[in-house]
Amino acid sequence: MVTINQTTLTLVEGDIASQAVDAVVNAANAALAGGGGVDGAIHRAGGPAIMKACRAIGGCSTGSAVITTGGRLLARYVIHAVGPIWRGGQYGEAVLFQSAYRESLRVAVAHNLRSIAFPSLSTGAYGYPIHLAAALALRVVLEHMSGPTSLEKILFVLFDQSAFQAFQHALAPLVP
Ligand code: AR6
Repeated sequence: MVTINQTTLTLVEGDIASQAVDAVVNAANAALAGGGGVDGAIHRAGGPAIMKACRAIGGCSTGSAVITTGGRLLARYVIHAVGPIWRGGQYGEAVLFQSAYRESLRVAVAHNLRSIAFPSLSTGAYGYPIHLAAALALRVVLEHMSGPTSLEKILFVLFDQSAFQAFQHALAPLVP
């Protein structure tokens, strides 16, 4: 666990859909059309109200984030963030990747949320290398924690041990 000002950052291994936080972040696609991985788990657990809200919004460009109800989830909200598809690293992926995290945090603060859980965006179906993703994601979140924020608790929920370890290794050099 890392604490900066009044905010804690914690890495856990588990399922994003079962987290008791104000908002869970979904690894969505630009059409907000649903899918596998995190997206499938969130819609399955949260029920049809989430897809109904997604259809009303219509879509979300890569690097952006939108907020909907959490339906039947423990989380009151879902923040749907669209990370980039990895195409080798020369196509602006890192900028879009960081933007997806930044925009999620911005939306959370705009709604005055106190707690948020992130998955590892883009590292499943979208193929972003986990070691690069972990370092970039953690940098964005640590930078956010150094400024004014409503968030008191930020979780990274990693689905398996190898993702958890990649985040642990990436975090070590970033904290004093
Ligand atoms: N909880 C936490 N992490 C999970 C879970 C879960 N329940 N399930 C998978 N992961 P992905 P992406 C991990 O594919 O790469 C969807 O079809 C997984 O091991 O969910 O951003 C969308 O609709 C991986 O490390 O998201 C989009 O079309 C990470 O979460 C597309 O996939 C992200 O994997 C988005 O792809």
